[in-house]
Amino acid sequence: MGTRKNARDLTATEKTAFVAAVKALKAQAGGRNYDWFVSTHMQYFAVVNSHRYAHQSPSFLPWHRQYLIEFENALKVHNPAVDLPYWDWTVDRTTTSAPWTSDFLGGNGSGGNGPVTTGPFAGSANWRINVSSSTSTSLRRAMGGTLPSAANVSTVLGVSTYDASPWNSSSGSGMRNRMEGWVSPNIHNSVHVWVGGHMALQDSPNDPVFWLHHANIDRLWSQWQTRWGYDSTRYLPGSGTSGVVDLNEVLQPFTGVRPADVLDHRPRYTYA
Ligand SMILES: [Cu+2]
Repeated sequence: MGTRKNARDLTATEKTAFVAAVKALKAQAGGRNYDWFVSTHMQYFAVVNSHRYAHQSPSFLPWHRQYLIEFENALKVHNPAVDLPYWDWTVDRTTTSAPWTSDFLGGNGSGGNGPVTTGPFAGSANWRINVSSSTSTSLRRAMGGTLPSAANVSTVLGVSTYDASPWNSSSGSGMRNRMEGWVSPNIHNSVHVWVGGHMALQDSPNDPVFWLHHANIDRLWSQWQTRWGYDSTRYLPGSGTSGVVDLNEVLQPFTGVRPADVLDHRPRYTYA
């Protein structure tokens, strides 16, 4: 059972081990194993098989939960002791705080939407972007804007209904669309925009901070589940809604995995 820790609490050894595992995965198969995650995220921005799986849909949270599990398992091939850390942007809110240190994910891009110049992911020789909607082969960031506050998070966690019709980016009530960020208070989307650069694109998993941001979103969902219930009746829609993933429909491309299978993450990992 893994424990996912706050990035600010990682020891020097844990930071080094995480970076090494990410780079080892990227070095495998000429980059194709890491880049599978990038291209899958891009592919699942669109409607696939007449379903919205990853975004603008109720399965935004379970799809990314399974996606993170697959990525974490890929890291564990290189080092079984590595767990995904999370970035709590309600606490670490500057361009120089955790996780943006040179011993971990490195800092901001240079001048506007420029390449990252510090840390282990700076420059295409250290971290090459192979699959992207941009032409840059080095990682870019353009930090700035507004991160969600603790009060914003508290508002969203207080919404007891998981999701609501029409089950897309215009759902006006329900927790999921607020958490995903298509309605106020925008939580998840605004963090992608704040980091900028590759994080603001559909190929956002090119920036390793993607995993820490989504681990935090997953952690917030787990807090919502702790408050309102882990049982399967809490996920909506339960059945019979076309175009989105019901409780017992498969979360493609994760063979055989349904939202019902990932609601309770606690046997697999917990958050520190
Ligand atoms: Cu995201």
